[in-house]
Amino acid sequence: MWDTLWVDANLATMREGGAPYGEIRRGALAAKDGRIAWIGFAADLPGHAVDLARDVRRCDNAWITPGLVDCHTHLVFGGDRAREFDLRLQGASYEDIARAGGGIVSTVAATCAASKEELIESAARRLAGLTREGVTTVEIKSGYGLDLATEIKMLEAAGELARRGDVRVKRTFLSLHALPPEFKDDRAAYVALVADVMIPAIAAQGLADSVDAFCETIGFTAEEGDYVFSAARANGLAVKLHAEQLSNQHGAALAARHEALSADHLEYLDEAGVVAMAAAGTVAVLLPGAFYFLREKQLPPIAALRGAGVSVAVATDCNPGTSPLTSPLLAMNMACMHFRLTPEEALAGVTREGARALGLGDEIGTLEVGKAADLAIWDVQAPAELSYWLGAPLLRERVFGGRVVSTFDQNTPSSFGAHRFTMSRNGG
Ligand code: DI6
Ligand code: FE
Repeated sequence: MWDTLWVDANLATMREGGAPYGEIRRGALAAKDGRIAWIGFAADLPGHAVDLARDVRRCDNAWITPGLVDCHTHLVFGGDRAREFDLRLQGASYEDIARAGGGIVSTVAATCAASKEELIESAARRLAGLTREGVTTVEIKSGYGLDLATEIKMLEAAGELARRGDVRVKRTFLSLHALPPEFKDDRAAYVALVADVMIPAIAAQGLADSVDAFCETIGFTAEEGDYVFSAARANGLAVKLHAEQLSNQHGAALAARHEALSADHLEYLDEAGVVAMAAAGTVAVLLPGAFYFLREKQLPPIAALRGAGVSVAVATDCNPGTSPLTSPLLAMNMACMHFRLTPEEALAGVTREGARALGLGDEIGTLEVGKAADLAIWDVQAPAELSYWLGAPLLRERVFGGRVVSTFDQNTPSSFGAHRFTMSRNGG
């Protein structure tokens, strides 16, 4: 007997190699003990639905996708940067603001000043933005502390969000994000502190799964990144990198040399970087929210990434400076509109490929027997609509580990999502 069986559903399994979206129309999916126990055509179910599961849920032809994976966020931080937004609209560049002591360093001050509880509360609101669009796994980076105590406070806040939020959280120690002002005359001392003290401490306490760095002219050099990545790997942590966002620092190739799970941003990635990523199996994480918010013009080399067979993920990069975005669906739309991803690539980017970018490809990201029963159930007629609507309430149900954790009532006429989209699905 299964715990839960969803019927009258269309499934976008996102498995590779078959139909677009790995689709199964008129499908059914069963969960038991938190895992997907059966998936296929409803006609092939081994009996009557009511005899097969304790809870049988009818989906009215809604689409079931894997729960979304937001594989790159900075969800935990103090304050905001709306003032800086104003300055940028008046013509100041992101780099100008950073060099003048604003930017990341101003969020560092606000994050140091905030209590852990305050960080949890403000991040929980942003997390709610993600989960109401079907996110069941989110990566959260530290990096606004720059001292060990504050970095630990951020990582603990991120862990607490997992306990409270019906969501899986992967934590990343964003070690080299900005140079603390007190180290401005001794960069090497800060890099050594990160590599020799902070990384071992964070690894020993099990506070992070991976280590990230910001490899950029206003951040850190590839050599500095190399040093902390060696420390990360020696301490059993995976690595990821903010690479080639504002200029080509050859960070992606560095990341690939350390068998990085992902290199992220990549607007200025060159052919050698693409080749290195392909050889290492490093996922390219595209962050169209930051591209949009910075009014960037340089496009990541999508055709080259496709041509080389590099996995491409899409994420919100939710952060106060360059991507105050809490909508994975809008990130998908932007990936299509700005980067010319197909809607199928965009959905793969926030499911299968997002899972790969977190080293969770065997656990989540596609609908397959044995994987975690993390699902998003959508009131759409076709999965391409997930990249198409802007701001529409499409989610009908969110399922985490086999449990229905959010439902959006389909029978409330006043609910835009329920009424409008159910009507349109029935052709009215
Ligand atoms: N790249 C980004 O886009 C964010 N961090 C990074 O390394 C921006 C962080 C911020 O401006 O607060
Ligand atoms: Fe980022």
